Amino acid sequence: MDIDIVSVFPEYFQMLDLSLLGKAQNNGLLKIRSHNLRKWTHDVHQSVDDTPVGGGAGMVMKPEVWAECLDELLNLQDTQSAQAQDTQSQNTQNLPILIFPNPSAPLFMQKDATELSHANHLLFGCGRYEGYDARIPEYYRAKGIDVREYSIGDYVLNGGEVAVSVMLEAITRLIPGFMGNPESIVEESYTGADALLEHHQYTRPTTWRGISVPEVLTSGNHAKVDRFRRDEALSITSEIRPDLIKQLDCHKLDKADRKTLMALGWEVSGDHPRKNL
Ligand code: 6GU
Repeated sequence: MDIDIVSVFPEYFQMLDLSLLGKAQNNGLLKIRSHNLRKWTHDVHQSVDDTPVGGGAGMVMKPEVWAECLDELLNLQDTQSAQAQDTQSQNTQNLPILIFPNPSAPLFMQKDATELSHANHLLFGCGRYEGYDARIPEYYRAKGIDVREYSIGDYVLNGGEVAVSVMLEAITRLIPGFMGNPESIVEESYTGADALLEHHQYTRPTTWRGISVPEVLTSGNHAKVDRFRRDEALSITSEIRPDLIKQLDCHKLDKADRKTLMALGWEVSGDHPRKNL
């Protein structure tokens, strides 16, 4: 997978050379390039932002600088001949997916990570300050490019760099060959047919500072261990993320799942569980 990242702090992404992401780059599984947006400025101050039209606090990233940068990285023909042409006529098939982190966009979910892990080429554009001119995604979308905007959660960051590193970590670990043990992906939270938080994990010693791991885990009875973990996942999820329980498909729950959920105060009938009043 080819990954381009545009930012006013391209050095931030040196951390992608560490650990598993660094290994994947050395293996040739990933090619990550980070670019300084200021390279596409022409003024002495190398300014990338301006005051908001209509007034208000903060600064907004200018469309011209981003467009010069993105046109070059997307290998689009120059603006004048592009404008003279039908907007759909350029072949956008092999172009990267353009991704802009944006706190006012839909949440980035595991399903997005899964989908994007199949892409050949991703291009991330990091906004800073109060954001970027809304015409930037609009323009590239109209050219037929797959443009995505995502928030990573309900809190405010100073810029898109951290959000891009979060998305990249979620996406790249799903690329076949990235993980040593692909099975560890299947068992994790937010994946598979139903999205539950994971059961607790323990390692040796089985008793540590007077606290023992649940006895069933040392029993060697795999069916019992599986059931215990499943019940624990249901109970943890019910407590911390009841919204995830409400999204479960009742038709996919087995008898023991139903019993556990009912004991946790859920009504299990119809399409999705409902909380008993
Ligand atoms: Cl994607 N960007 C910024 N600046 N803040 C955020 C965010 C993104 N997601 C949550 N907060």
